[in-house]
Amino acid sequence: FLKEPPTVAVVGCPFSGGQARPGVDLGPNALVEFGLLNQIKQLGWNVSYDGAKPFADIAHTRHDADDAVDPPSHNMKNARLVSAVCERLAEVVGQHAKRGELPVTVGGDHSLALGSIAGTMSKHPDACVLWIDAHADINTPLTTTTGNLHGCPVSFLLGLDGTDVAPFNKWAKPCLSPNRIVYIGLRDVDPAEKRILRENNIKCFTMHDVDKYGIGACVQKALDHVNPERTRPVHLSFDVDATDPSVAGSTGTPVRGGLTFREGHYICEAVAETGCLVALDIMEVNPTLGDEKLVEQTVAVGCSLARAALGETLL
Ligand code: HAR
Ligand code: MN
Ligand code: MN
Ligand code: MN
Repeated sequence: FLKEPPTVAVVGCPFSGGQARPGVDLGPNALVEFGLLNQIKQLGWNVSYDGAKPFADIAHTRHDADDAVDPPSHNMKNARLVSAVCERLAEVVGQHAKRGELPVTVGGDHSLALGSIAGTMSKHPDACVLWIDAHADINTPLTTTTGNLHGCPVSFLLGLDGTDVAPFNKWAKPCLSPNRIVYIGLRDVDPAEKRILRENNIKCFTMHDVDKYGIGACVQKALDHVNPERTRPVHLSFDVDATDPSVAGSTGTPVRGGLTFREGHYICEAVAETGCLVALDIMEVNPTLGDEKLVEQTVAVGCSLARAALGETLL
């Protein structure tokens, strides 16, 4: 799917407006400071990186969004801001993909995946999505109880009831069907989200399934569901809170009982082995949460998950 020589385009998106806790906007810089770009180069990729430039002209990419300027609409907080950033991200990711590059979006909160996946779909309309998360992020503007848009991106991608609203409907057209997304790692799903997942027949491997079948079988079944012939491009959207808080604790909504270090990395390695990866998200690292040791560990895990997805092997 990619052009030779292969280039990874790291797209750092310093954005926190999809949720309430400041600091997740500092995630991209923390991973880059930790050496992410060189680490990816070491794996044999060319690497490009634009810093925060693509988002520089969008006011308030940090947490200081103002309810007076961007009042809650349809119960969504910071809707204009999230929409503007995601629209820009979709353009940037789409441009990189169209050049035959592999965009790696580093967040930032997970509302960004509305943009990154829309960008992937603009080049690869037949792509499938692996969504690795403690949360399903499939609330709609009608079902969200928090108003936080990082709990909603999947509903917009699918075009569920209630998502055809301004400002998103100006640019975000439904681009994914329910049988082309699969979840691994779920353990904190709202009642309305459970109903949506059931009604749309969306395949999920919860932590219960990981315990029951093992991560190897879960990943195989997940890929068999969305990509049976291994011919479809894969977008891997990894929310670091899928892993246990003891693995990546510096994140805004940690939930106990998550993926082990190895289970998280196994998912990335198995996707790399398919050769189908066309885009990657590493989301929700918040380097302002927890002590110095926890932050460094979480940033390191963000980087090593990215390396595993980009082909780092143990031998
Ligand atoms: N389901 C809750 C909500 O909609 C919590 C979502 C938390 N999401 C993330 N991303 N951290 O996965 O607000
Ligand atoms: Mn670029
Ligand atoms: Mn998420
Ligand atoms: Mn999550």
